[in-house]
Parts: sequence; structure tokens; C-alpha cells
Amino acid sequence: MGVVNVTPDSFSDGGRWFDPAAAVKHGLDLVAGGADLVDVGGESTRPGASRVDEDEESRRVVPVVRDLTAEGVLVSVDTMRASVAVRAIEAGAVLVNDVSGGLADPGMVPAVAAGGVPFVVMHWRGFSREMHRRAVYADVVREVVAELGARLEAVVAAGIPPERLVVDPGLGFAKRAEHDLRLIAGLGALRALGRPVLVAGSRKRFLGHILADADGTPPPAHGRDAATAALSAIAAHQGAWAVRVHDVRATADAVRVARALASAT
Ligand code: PMM
Repeated sequence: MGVVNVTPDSFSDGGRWFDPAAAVKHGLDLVAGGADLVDVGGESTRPGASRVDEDEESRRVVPVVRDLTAEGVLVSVDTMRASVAVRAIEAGAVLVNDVSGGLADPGMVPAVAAGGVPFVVMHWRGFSREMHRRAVYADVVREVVAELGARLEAVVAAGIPPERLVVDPGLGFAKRAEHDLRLIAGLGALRALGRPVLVAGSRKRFLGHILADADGTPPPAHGRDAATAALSAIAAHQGAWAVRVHDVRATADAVRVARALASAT
């Protein structure tokens, strides 16, 4: 899954694809690099970010979804808002990726149920402004699996069939670097929920921590792509259904290595 952030302020690529034509071109480049799916988002969820206006979010996302779909690209929409999801589905989106797992907008789950598309349920404990203080766990893998399991049940009860659901540990969302690493190591426990697992660690802070130099300075976001590819290989090897990344080409190769290894064992 390649990422197109149509935002002025995302942490790793904010502003680069804010113009719709540039965003569409970037989406096509990601497909040429090996992406099977392009995830289009119009709201930054970086830690501390404030929310974008609803109409503005639709204005950013919908034309890009429509134009990429017209080019034959499979598009997912990254949004926490039902109205944006509905307009994106009308424009051709084949999957809704909601970092709040339907918790941010009570209209989301019914809207996706009616739209008939798959839904990504990410582990989420609150909006970006407040997620830092919620990064408290005694046993992060057990708690994330339990909270995601409860969320899956609620989403199914609200009308989305289980076979349309994907789960995601929500790396970096109400999590510190050590939590992210434990969740990657414990991916098998997430798979035990019985749904495909999406892993979205591309360029995130925990990779910056791992790569930091002697005085603790992390490399800039775009200096984390080799580490992202390594993470993609590990996630694929552990049975992830998809990895969501900014630099698709390196990850496509990493996933090929993991696949070759799986078929050799
Ligand atoms: N992270 C970001 C945005 N969307 N979607 C899912 N399903 N999982 C994530 O972890 C996730 C996401 C934030 O990263 P970005 O600013 O690089 O897009």
C-alpha cells in the first residue's frame, strides 16, 4: 500500500503532494514502483496535529481518488470522517482506512457497511492532540489485541461483515517506540484475531529512535526508508497482509525477498 498524503503538514512528506495533479502523478509513480493499492489521505495525524475542516478534507481527497481510479488504480481512502468516506467511495475508493477504527465519527461504520467496501480497524486511543498521554500499557501486545478484538466485535455488530475487516496495530498512535517494537515482535498475536493485518510503520518515530546518532538525533523522515524496507520484510515474513509505505520500490523488493523465503521453507 503506497501513501499519498494530500496535506500541507504530514510529518514525513507534508506539502509535497498537496496539489491534486502532483498527488495523482505520485500515486501513479507508486503503482509503477510496485504498489497494489494507493492510500489517499487529506488529514495529517502526526502527533499533536489539529483537525482539518471536513469540506476541506473532501476537497483534497475526492478529486485524487476519482482521477487515480480513472487510471485503473485501486484506491483506499484514509479518513476518520463518514462524509469523506462516502464521497470517496462514490469516487471509486475500494477500501476505507480509518485510523480511529470508526471511533472518531459514529456515522463511519454504518456508512462503510452501506458502501459495501472493506474497512481497516486500527488500534486507537484518541486524537493526535491527546494520544501521547494515553501511551500507557502494562502489556502492550495483550492490551492492543484485546482492545482491537472488542472493536472488531462492535464493528461487526454495527453491520460490517467480518470478512471485510482488516486490523492494524496503529504503530505510533498512543504508543512509544518500545511499544511499537513489541507490537511488531508480537504480530502473531494480532494475526490470531483472524483478520488480515496491515502494518504501517513507514518512516515513523520508532525507526528514528533506532537510527539515532550518538547524541540521540534521529535522521529526517526521508532518511528512514532503508529501515522501513527492513521493517516491511520482517512484517511480511510474519504474515502481514499489507504494509503501508511512502517509498514503495524498496518495500516491494523487501516483500519479494520475504515471499521467496516463505516459499523456500
Ligand atoms: N499511520 C498514519 C496514517 N494512516 N493508517 C493506518 N491504517 N495505520 C497507520 O499506522 C497510519 C495510517 C500516519 O502516517 P503518515 O503521516 O506517514 O501517513
